[in-house]
Amino acid sequence: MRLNEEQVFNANTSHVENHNKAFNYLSEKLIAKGLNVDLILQKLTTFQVAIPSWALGAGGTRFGRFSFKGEPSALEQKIDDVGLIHKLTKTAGAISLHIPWDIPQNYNTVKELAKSHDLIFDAVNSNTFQDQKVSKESYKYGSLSNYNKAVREQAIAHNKEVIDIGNKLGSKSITVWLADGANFPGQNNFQTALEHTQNSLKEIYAHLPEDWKMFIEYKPYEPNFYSTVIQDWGTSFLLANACGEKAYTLVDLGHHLPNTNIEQIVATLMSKGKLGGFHFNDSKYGDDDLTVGSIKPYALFLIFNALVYGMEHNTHNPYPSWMIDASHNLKDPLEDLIQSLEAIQEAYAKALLLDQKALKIAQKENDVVGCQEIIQDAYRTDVRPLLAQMRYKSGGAIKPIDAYRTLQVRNKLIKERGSNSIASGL
Ligand code: PSV
Ligand code: MN
Repeated sequence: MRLNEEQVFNANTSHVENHNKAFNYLSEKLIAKGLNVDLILQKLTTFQVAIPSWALGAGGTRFGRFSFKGEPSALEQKIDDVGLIHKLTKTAGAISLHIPWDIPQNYNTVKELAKSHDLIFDAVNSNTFQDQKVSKESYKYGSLSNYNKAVREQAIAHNKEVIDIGNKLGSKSITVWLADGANFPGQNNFQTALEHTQNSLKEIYAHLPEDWKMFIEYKPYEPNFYSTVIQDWGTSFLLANACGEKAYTLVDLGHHLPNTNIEQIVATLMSKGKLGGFHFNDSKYGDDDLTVGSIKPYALFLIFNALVYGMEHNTHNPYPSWMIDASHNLKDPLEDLIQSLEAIQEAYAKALLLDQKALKIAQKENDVVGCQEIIQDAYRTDVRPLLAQMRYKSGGAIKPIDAYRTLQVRNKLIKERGSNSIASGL
C-alpha cells in the first residue's frame, strides 16, 4: 500500500494553523539568538536514517514473539513499509537489508520499487550468528573467529556474497556484527580468537569494491555472556585499523555496559576519522532495542552534540551511515519507527542549536556553571515545530503518528496482507 500526496495533505489540514503559529514563535526566538533557521531546516531535511528490513515486523524476545497483524512477509512489502514511513516523516530515505533474511529475488524490480518510494539501499548486514538450512558448517562455536578453518572460510564467503548482493542494489557498505565469543572461562583462547577474526576480516575487506566501506560493530555481551571477541570500541577500532582506510567502527547505542559515556567514544572515534556507522535505539539495562529517546533522551542529545561537533570539525571522518536498530514486542512496528525518527531528529535539532562559540569560551574560562547553562539551554528548547516544518515543507506530515492513525494505515495493511502474515528476521 502507498499513501499519496493528497492523503497526507488532508491529514495536515487540521494542524496547519496551530503549526504555523508554533513555528513562527520558535523561529523568531531562534533568529533573535542569532541562529540561521533556514540552515537548520536544510540540515534536518538532509538527515536521513536507514530503516532495517528486520524492524518492520514485531520484535521477539527469547521468551516469545507476539506477531503484529499485517506484517510484511516479503522484501517488496518491507520496502513499501519503509516507503510509508518516509512519506510521513521525510526522514527515512533508506533501507538496510540483512542477508540472508532479505535476499532479493529480482534485483531490477526491487531497485525500481525502492526508487519509486525515493529510497536508497544503505549498508547491507551479514549474518553469521545463525545457521542457515543450507549451511554446511555450524556457527555454534563462532564464525570469523572459529578454531576450524572450514567454518571461518564459510563465514568469509558469506560476507563476500553479502557485498556482492549489496553491490547489485547500489549499497556502499557492509556492516559486520559477530556473535563470536565464549560463555565460559577457558572455552576460548582470547588471542587466537582475535587473530582469527582479524585475518578473516582482512579477507572480507579485500573483497570490497573501491568505493565501499566496511563497518565493524562491537557489543560487550549477548549471546555470549563470558566474553565477546569484538567486545568494545577499542577492539573494533584496532581491527578497522588493521584492515585499512575503508574499515570503520560502528557504534550501536545499545552495545555498551550501563553508564558508558557514549558521547566520549563518538568524539574519540571521529577525531581519528574512524566513526563509520551508527545504530540508534534506547535501553535501560542492556541491548534492549527500545524506541529511540524513550528512556534516555538527554544522553541522546549529548551524543548528538558530539556528532554535530565531529561533523563540523573532523572533515577527515566520512559522513556516518545512520540506521535505527530497534525492534521490540509491544508497539505497532511502524509507529515505533516513526517515534524513533522523531526522537533522533529532535536530538539532532537541539544539538544544532548549541552555541558552540559561547561554550568554547566558557570552557576556556573553566566556567562550569556557564557550560551547563549553555548546553541545557539548547536541550530545553522545544524544537518540535522545527521538525514539523521540515516535514511539512517536504510534503510530509505535520504530525506523523496522528496522520498514520487518521489514514488508518495499519487497518489497510491488515486488509491487504491479512492478520497472519509474518516478517522474516529475528
Ligand atoms: C546485534 O545485536 C545487532 O545490533 C546487529 O546490528 C545485528 O545485525 C542486529 O542487531 C540484528 O538485530
Ligand atoms: Mn546493531
